[in-house]
Parts: sequence; structure tokens; C-alpha cells
Amino acid sequence: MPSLDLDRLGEVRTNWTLDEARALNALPINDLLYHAQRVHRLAFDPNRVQVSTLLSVKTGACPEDCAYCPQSVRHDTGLERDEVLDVAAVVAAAEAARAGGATRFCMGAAYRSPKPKQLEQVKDMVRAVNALGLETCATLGMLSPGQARELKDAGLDYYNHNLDTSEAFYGEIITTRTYQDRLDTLGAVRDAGLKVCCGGILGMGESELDRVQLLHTLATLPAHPESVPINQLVQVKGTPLDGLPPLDPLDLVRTVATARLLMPRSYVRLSAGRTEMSDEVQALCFLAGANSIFYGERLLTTPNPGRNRDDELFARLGLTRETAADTTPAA
Ligand code: SAM
Ligand code: DTB
Ligand code: SF4
Repeated sequence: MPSLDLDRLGEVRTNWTLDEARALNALPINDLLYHAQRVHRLAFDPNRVQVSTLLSVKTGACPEDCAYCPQSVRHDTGLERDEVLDVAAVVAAAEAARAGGATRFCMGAAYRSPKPKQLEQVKDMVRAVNALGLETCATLGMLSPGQARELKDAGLDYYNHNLDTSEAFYGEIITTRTYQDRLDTLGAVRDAGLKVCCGGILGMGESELDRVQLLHTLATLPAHPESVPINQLVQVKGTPLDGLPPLDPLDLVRTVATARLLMPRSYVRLSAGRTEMSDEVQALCFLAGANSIFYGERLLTTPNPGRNRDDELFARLGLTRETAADTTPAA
């Protein structure tokens, strides 16, 4: 075990060694949670949580073979293929999200990478959602540097593109694009001046080392992603990963805490999979430094705890939602 300088935790570093990351993840849970919560408090209000709402603007028939995903054309999940939504439908959903209290609206499309016409459609959506005073995020698959710049120019705030797992385990999950393709998209997004939202999925049969390697890769990018979604696999019938043994909830908590320690100023989002989590597990994740969730009835194609359920949870835990005033820079 390398010597870990626990007093230095809280500094933003991109030179973590894998051994340091492994040692953090392996701390006794009380030490891990103590340091994660201590570090969380250096940069954030510990009782405030940012909330985003998702909308699938183009669902299903995706050519990629991601083993977890209900939208892949390779898996028979019974999901209807939908045409791209029109701007009016997107605006209506964004208005409902804003009225419900979300500060960011994330538009997802089941693309390998957007075609020029598809990018124009999303740019129109971004302009319309921005005009409502919401932050915007999009997740459309791989982007070229030029496409990333076009989205930035249209006013997009964040781009979500996940590494999903470690480079070593990645080949077990996706064969139709490489880890390097993902890193290249992340580089294009960063260079365009967009904020980066990048994380992964737990519970796909990966090892603890895979989880730590994923976090280590994220934390040693040239700059930390502003937002790090930690998804728990939502098992969907018809996908190859359906029926895997469930993730140990304490492994989820450890991953959140290690993400908090490695990327002290990033938002760590407790993302997919919350319908399967108890209030107590979610409370431990917030203690471990998670400070963002998806809010609303649906993720992209699968259910999410509804707003009422989450309002009850927040009341039970004494948490409050970030408001637009928290996220809008003072003029
Ligand atoms: N097609 C684009 C892409 O993959 O980049 C954007 C949409 S894709 C659905 C966005 C992310 O959702 C994936 O990278 C994956 O991390 C997550 N995701 C998809 N299906 C999931 C599932 N069943 N459980 C948990 N996360 C999932
Ligand atoms: C992320 O990391 N998780 C979200 C968002 N980014 C796009 C998506 C979760 C999708 C869960 C499966 C579904 O609803 O289709
Ligand atoms: Fe397609 Fe994205 Fe699903 Fe992979 S995760 S199959 S790229 S929609």
C-alpha cells in the first residue's frame, strides 16, 4: 500500500497514481466516508443537490452494440423506435422540467454520432431550451472537433459522453467503438469550451479494480469533468447484461466517495439506477459526496423515481435543490 497523504486531499490534482486511487477506494468505510464528506464540504454546501432532467429526443434503433443499452438495434428489448422530436415537444418538456425545479435539461439521442441534419435539429433544440433560462446538456454519441464547436456556438453548456468502465473491461461491453474514440470525443468537447459530463456504469460484472481504473482515467484527464455521472446498471430484458447479480450497494458508495476524493470540485451525479436503491443507500451516497441527481419520472427510456418520491427523500434527509440563481453567474 503506498503512503497516502490524507492531509492533501481536497487539492485538485490530475497526477494521481493508480495505487493512490486504489488505496483511497480500499480505506475502511468510516475513514473513506469521513474524508469524502470533509473534502466535499471544502467546495460545496453539503446539503444542496443539483437536479437535471433528461429527455430522449431520438429513441431506439441505435447501431452501436453497448451491452447494457435498451436502445441498441442489436438487442430485442421491445422498445419502439421513435422519430426525432420536434422543437415544440422538446420545449414543452423543458418548460415542465423547469416548472418542476430542474436547473439543467439534458437531451439524449440514440446516435453513434450525429449526421449534419441531426446536429442542426439538436442545435435548434439547444437554442430553444437555453431561451427558457435552463442550462443545456446533450448526449449524441461521438463528435468531431467541428461538431463540438457548432454545439458550443449554438449555446450548449455541457456535453455528456461516458467512458462507461475501465479500458480493460470495455471490450466486454462495447465492440463498435473504441475507448480511444471516446477519449477523442472528450478532447474535442473540452477543446470547444464545453463543460464535460463524463462517468460510467457500475454493476456490469466489472471488478473493483475496473471501477477504480475508470475513476483514475477520469481524474487524470487534462482537466476533471465538471460533472461525473455514476450510473448503476438498469437491467433491461433483452439486453445481454440482464440478470447479472446486483451490485453490492457499499461498492456503489465506495465508488462515489473515491470519485469525490479524486475530483474534489466536480459534481458527482448519482445517476441511473436510483429506483432500485433504498433511501438509506442514497443517503450514504450523498454523505460520500454525491451532489447531483436526475429528477423526473424518466431517465431516457427507463423509469426514475418521480419528483414526489424525490421531494420526500430530500425532506427526509434535509436536502435542498440548487436553484437557477445558484447556477447563473452574476452579471
Ligand atoms: N448514444 C449516445 C452515447 O452512447 O454516447 C448517448 C445516449 S446513451 C443512452 C448515454 C449513456 O447512458 C451511456 O453512455 C450509458 O453510460 C448510459 N446508459 C445507457 N443504458 C444504461 C443502462 N441500462 N443503465 C445505466 N446506464 C445506462
Ligand atoms: C448518464 O450518465 N446517464 C443518463 C445520461 N447520462 C444520459 C442516461 C441513463 C440511461 C438509463 C437507461 C435508459 O433510461 O434508457
Ligand atoms: Fe447507442 Fe448510446 Fe445506447 Fe450505446 S448507449 S447503444 S451508443 S444509445
